[in-house]
Amino acid sequence: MIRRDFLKNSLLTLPAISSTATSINEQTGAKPLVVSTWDFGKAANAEAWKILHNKGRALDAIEQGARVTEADESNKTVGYGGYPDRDGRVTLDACIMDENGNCGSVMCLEHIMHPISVARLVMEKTPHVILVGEGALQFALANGFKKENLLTPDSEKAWKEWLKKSQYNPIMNIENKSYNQNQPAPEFFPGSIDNHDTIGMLALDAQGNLSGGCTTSGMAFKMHGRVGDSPVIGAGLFVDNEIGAATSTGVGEEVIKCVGSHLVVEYMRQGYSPREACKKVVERIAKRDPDKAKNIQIGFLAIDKNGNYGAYALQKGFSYAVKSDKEEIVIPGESYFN
Ligand code: SD4
Repeated sequence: MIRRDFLKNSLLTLPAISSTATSINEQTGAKPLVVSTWDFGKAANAEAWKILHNKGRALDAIEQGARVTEADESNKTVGYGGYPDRDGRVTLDACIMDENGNCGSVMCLEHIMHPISVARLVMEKTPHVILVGEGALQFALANGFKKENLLTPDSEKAWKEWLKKSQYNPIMNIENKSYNQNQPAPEFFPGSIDNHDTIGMLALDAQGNLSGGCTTSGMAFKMHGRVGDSPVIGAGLFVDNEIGAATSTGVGEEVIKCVGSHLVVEYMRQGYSPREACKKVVERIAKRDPDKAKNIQIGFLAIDKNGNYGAYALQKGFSYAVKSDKEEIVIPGESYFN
C-alpha cells in the first residue's frame, strides 16, 4: 500500500527506507506530472507546474523549470555559481528531449547562464544534436544569449581552497557520512563538496506527452573538458513517448558506461515499473564493479507514460521532488546500500 498521507505529513522525518521496501518510491497515475532530482527540484517543479497546469507542453515546462535551478547561485553543481573545473572555469553541460524523439545537447559550454535553453535551440534550429565548447558558445551568442561571468565569489573561494591541495578526489559518498534523517536537505551535505546536485527533470503533460531535461556544471574541479553523463542522450536522459522517461545524477562516468537512462526506459518497455527499472540499472552498476560502487553515488529517476514514477540510488541520501494535482513532495530515494 502506498502511504500517501503519511508521506505528505511527515516527509522530512521519514525513517530510513530499506532497499526491500516496495511502497514509497512507487506511486501511481498522475497527469500532468513533473519530477526532478534532489530536494531543490521542488522549486523547478513549481515553475514547470505553471505550464503543465495550464495544459502547456511538457517540453516548455522542462525548460522553464530547469532554468530556475540554473540561475540559483546557491546550487554549486548547476549553472550560475556552479563549482569550476580545476582551471577555475565554469563549464556547463545540458540536454533536452521532446515527445517526438528530438534532442539537443551542449557540452562544456562557458559563460552562458541557461545551457538548457541553448540545448533546446540546438534541437530546434540546427540539424545537429550536440554542440561543444567554443562552437556551443558561438551558437549561443549568435542566438542572443548574453556572455556572463558564472564564477561567483563563493565558488571561486572554494576552488582556491581546493587548489591548495589540488587533489582530484571527488567525495562521492558524502551523504552516507552526514546523512541525518531528521533534517531536511540540503543539511544532508553540510559544508561538503556537493558533487551530486545535477537537476534531471521529467514531465508528462495533459496531452499525455513526455519530455525531459538535464543540466549540470558536472563534477567540481574536474579536468578541463571533462563531460559526464548529464548532456549525453541515453546516459543522463532518455525519453520515449511510447514508454516513459528517465534521468540520472551522480558519477557520470559510470552512468555512461551502461547508457543508464536508456536502459531504465528499456526495462520499463519490458514491463518493469519505474522504480523497478531504476533498481535494475543500479544493481547492474553495483555488480559490474562492486568496490567502486561502494564509494560513489548514482541515482536514477523515471516516469512512465501513465504518470507512475519511481527512483533508486546506489547510496542513501538521494532525494527527488514530485508535483502533480495530487501532491507536491520531496521523497528520499531508496538505495542499494544502506
Ligand atoms: C556528471 N552526473 O557530470 C553529473 C554529476 C552530477 O551533480 O550529478 N552532479 O557526472
